[in-house]
Amino acid sequence: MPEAELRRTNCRLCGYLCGLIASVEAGRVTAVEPDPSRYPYDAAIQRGCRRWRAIPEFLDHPARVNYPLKRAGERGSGQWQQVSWAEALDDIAARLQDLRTRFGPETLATSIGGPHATYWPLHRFMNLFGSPNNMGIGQICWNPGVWIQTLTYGWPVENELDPASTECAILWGTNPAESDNNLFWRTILDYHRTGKPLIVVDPRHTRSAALATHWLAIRPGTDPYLALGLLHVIVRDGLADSAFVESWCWGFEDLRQHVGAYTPETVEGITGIDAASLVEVAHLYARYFPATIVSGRGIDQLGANTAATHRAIAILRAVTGNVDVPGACHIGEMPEFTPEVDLELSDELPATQRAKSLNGALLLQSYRGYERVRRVTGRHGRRLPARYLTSAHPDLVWRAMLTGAPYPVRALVVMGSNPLLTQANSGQVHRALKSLDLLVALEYFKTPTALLADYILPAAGGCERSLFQTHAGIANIAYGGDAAVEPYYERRPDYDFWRELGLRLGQAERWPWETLQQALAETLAPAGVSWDEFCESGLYYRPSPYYKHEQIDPSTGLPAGFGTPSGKIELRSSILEALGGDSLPAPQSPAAARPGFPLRLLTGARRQPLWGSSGHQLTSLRRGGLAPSAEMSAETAARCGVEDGSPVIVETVHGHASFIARITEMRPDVVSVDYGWWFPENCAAEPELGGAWIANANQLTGGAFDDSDPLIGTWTYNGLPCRIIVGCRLPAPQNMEQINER
Ligand SMILES: Nc1nc2c(c(=O)[nH]1)N[C@H]1C(S)=C(S)[C@@H](COP(=O)(O)OP(=O)(O)OC[C@H]3O[C@@H](n4cnc5c(=O)[nH]c(N)nc54)[C@H](O)[C@@H]3O)O[C@H]1N2
Ligand SMILES: Nc1nc2c(c(=O)[nH]1)N[C@H]1C(S)=C(S)[C@@H](COP(=O)(O)OP(=O)(O)OC[C@H]3O[C@@H](n4cnc5c(=O)[nH]c(N)nc54)[C@H](O)[C@@H]3O)O[C@H]1N2
Ligand code: SF4
Ligand SMILES: [Mo]
Repeated sequence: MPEAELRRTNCRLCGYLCGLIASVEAGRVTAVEPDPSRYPYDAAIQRGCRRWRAIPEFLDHPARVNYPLKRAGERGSGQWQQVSWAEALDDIAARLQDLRTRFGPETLATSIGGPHATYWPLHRFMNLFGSPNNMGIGQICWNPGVWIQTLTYGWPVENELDPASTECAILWGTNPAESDNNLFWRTILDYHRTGKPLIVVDPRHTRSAALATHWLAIRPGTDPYLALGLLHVIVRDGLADSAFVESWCWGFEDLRQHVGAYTPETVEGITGIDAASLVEVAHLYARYFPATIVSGRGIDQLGANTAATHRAIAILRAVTGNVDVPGACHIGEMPEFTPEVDLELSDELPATQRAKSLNGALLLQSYRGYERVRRVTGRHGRRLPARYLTSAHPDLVWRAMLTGAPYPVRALVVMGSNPLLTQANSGQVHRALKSLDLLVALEYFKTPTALLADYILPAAGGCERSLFQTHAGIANIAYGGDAAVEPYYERRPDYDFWRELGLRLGQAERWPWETLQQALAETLAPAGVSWDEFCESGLYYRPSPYYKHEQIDPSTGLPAGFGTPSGKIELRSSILEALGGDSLPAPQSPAAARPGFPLRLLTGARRQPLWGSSGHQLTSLRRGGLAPSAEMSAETAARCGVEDGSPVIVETVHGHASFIARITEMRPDVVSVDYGWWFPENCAAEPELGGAWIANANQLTGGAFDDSDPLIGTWTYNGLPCRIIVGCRLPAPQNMEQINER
């Protein structure tokens, strides 16, 4: 037996991209182990993670797509013909060229997902092709914080929680016990041991809430009221950091008047959080310094109240002096390597094509909003990534596919996403996907979305391709490393697809790098680091100082201030004022109760070891009878006649789906369902589509543009009126062997 060669590589089954050592024999990974010498530099951290152990199974899973597949029968019939890459690319390029001639470049849309794929080649292609129509998930994940912090502080912040220096911590709509379970979760455990105040704002008594000194069981969707109530108490009781506010905040008097109405008693009536607890938490947060607020999906997916919540939280940090302070948060710097915004070539999308963006009505998440903010950040030499922050509202794109208005969208490329499971209103997504002239999926597996495609192209994944993960260009940090092996079979990095398509569609000059690795090495060059040096540590990081606003700018002799129009933190936003929005956070009334739907639905609570809609075919992850669950309190279960472990149907005005009931501690008026569930062991064709219609949380969501946040376009995954019906037919206990035979 030849001895295995050990190679450094990375896991990419979640955002950490932990360093691994792969044993490689004859071009195959036979085993992986945590690499304690590389980021995140602690093998113990990986011990608690189940996913990386599945990498050998993932790499050579019998259900992986290994060759380009072309649809052979009707769309969704499950009949495929193996073709060569050249044949697939020639045909896709010809069809895109034809569609572009007939309908204009905006007829091509793309769908991207969570941030763990390399998306800039897609954006580069789309800008050169001339289409503004990329759909992402940014509006409900990441973008709200980036937009609002930039308006308020001049640039996004990285929130910190340091057991040694942080004196008070609020976890707001996030449950790292399940969503992170790694470096950050361990930090929270360490912080908890210090006994310092830990406040968790969550309708559910999560494992994070179980560590809290204060659990605020908020009524879903009422978060801006809570944040404004905290501000009310801080202002009323003279707890603001007056020296900091005086020197560095703009609009405090307006804020004082604005928050006057949000008394603890008024806020109690709306949020369900008793006035005494609210006052106590306001005092803790304002008196203990530094204090941090880490937020998550719970406030990123609040529909029309998302931006107001983020604004009020941004202001909480400001009036307590917790901005660019160790232990609270840090304002990042533009990277010294080539930033994503340049790789995307966003400036090359012509004005005529920007004007075709479907998001024109949104104040921020539109080219108008982006350009306004860019003028401000540009004065400080900073540019946000354009494509994420202008990505099209999915509801508008699906509707353009279905109705041809305002213009026909006839083609879609799906990369790193599974919209049939992860975008709102799965029924509409399904109809839209079926209506297309051309649907291409770059995928590892035949997902329900990919099953509807004209082509499924086999993507090279973890261990098979180089990796350079940045914070989309908002901080001077990146991590990643090299592939351990050449891609198996005919899998190829996503980069190759976009480049090859570009070469066929007149973009040859703009794709100088033959391989992804060459492109990444070139990206790093301006930072003075070689690709090999980077791979050695797996981390590129250049710390920047805190309190940057106080630094004297040599050109003026004055303190640098913040990168906003006023040079101060804008409690009252002059950018929003100029764009015609509310300059202070103005919440919308929470969605009214609907007769017959007495409960409120939360969708998408994270649960280890699954990730989004990924991993459901991995026997090692599904082991132990993992099933899609609907959590509720004992009181609710008793009222609805539901027993722990029994099947239930959850219904909203949008549709229904089946889950296994789980009784846990949470608000009694709330039900929380898992998301991303499909059953790859089910029939891989219409109508079943791999079990996409059984326990799919997005059969329950609407995502309509008209109900979305007017600044960012955020739609709603939480707080929807719903009801529970006892009994349903979930599939029999899963026979995972079946998948392996497919
Ligand atoms: N109801 C509800 N819906 C939600 C959420 C919720 O909480 N509730 N959460 C939302 C959030 S925050 C997010 S981020 C989204 C996530 O939504 P998606 O990004 O659609 O997430 P995944 O389900 O992980 O799907 C990723 C797909 O891409 C494939 N893939 C992974 N890496 C790569 C790669 O590098 N290249 C290629 N070509 N393919 C790859 C995987 O096989 C998988 O099928 O879901 C959103 N949808
Ligand atoms: N295992 C696993 N980990 C993941 C993922 C995964 O799919 N699986 N997905 C990754 C992705 S894409 C993301 S974006 C992150 C998300 O990471 P987190 O934001 O930590 O997501 P959750 O763990 O669902 O925690 C969100 C919490 O918000 C609460 N919540 C719901 N509605 C409201 C509300 O109206 N107000 C408040 N205050 N809270 C509310 C929910 O009860 C839930 O406990 O997780 C990442 N990590
Ligand atoms: S899945 Fe686990 S090992 Fe892999 S990157 Fe995430 S935390 Fe690290
Ligand atoms: Mo996300």
